[in-house]
Amino acid sequence: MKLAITIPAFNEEKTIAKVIGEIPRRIEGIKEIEIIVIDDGSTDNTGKIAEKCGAAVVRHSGNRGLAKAFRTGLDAALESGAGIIVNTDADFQYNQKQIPLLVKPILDGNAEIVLGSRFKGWIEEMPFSKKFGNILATKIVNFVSGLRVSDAQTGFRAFSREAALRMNISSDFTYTQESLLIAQEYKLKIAEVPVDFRKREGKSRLFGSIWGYAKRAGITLLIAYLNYHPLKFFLSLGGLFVLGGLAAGTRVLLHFLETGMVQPYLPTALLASLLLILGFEVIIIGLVAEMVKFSRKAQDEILYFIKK
Ligand SMILES: Nc1nc2c(ncn2[C@@H]2O[C@H](COP(=O)(O)OP(=O)(O)O)[C@@H](O)[C@H]2O)c(=O)[nH]1
Ligand SMILES: [Mg+2]
Repeated sequence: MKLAITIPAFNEEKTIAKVIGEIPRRIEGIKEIEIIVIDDGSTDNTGKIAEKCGAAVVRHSGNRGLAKAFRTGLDAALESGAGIIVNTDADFQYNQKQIPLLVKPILDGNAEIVLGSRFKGWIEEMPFSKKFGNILATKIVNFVSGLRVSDAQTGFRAFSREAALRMNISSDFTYTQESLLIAQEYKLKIAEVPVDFRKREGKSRLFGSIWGYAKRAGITLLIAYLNYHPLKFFLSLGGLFVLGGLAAGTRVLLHFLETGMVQPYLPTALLASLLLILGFEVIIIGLVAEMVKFSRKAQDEILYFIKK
């Protein structure tokens, strides 16, 4: 079995060599290990240093974002014939000596995706705003997906080849949450192992401010959710409008049956009609979106077979 380790990197010249140096060269059950660094348009020496350290380097001509770099990494790993793919960060926050822990559940056939959970493991330092954001985002992911993970944002993960073939990530900001929605969609079994998380040396490349991150991650997650569960979303939203319309309309109707008049409930009658029309429209949008989802799934299936 071949293991590919993908490392998306954007201006990480200070840490990339340490990360590559820490990766174990022998792992039980693994015949060959290949390290693939995705240099996402770095303006420093990240790519050169990675090459010197023996990694294969795939370059983006400009900064296309972490999610795109993650995809490029998975594609390169699949193409190289990897049976298992581990993704790790280039900033030396994860402990690469723990890679065997991530690989094991897949080797044993107990999981298709293994998440290195920082919250079940050891965290040297995580600023409060980040911790709060991570916990909240994990709760939201669990809520919308029905999964029960403890760290939905971890960048330290292992994928079986089968799972990697399914990771058709469409976002360009972050792959972490969308990949879990895909896992849930295709019933890919997820396992978690506790991992260490060191203090960040230098500034986060993703996390400018809590609000900036929350906004981008929130939109990314919402779009991903709409992609996978459009009917649920629009049915709930439209349903609320319809319920409001019915509540307002019932009052008018009762009055009309009693007196044969709409007055003095004309404004309520207008509101009820508006809510009902709006509600049914939103529901119809949901039905159309569900049909679009079916065609997207067909395209996903084609992509899966082409890659395979
Ligand atoms: N390819 C690529 N990688 C990125 C980009 N932004 C961040 N990264 C990498 O993604 C990983 C996680 O980023 P980091 O800044 O540590 O985020 P944080 O740990 O959430 O604060 C690191 O390996 C970064 O080099 C980007 O725009 N492109
Ligand atoms: Mg980091």
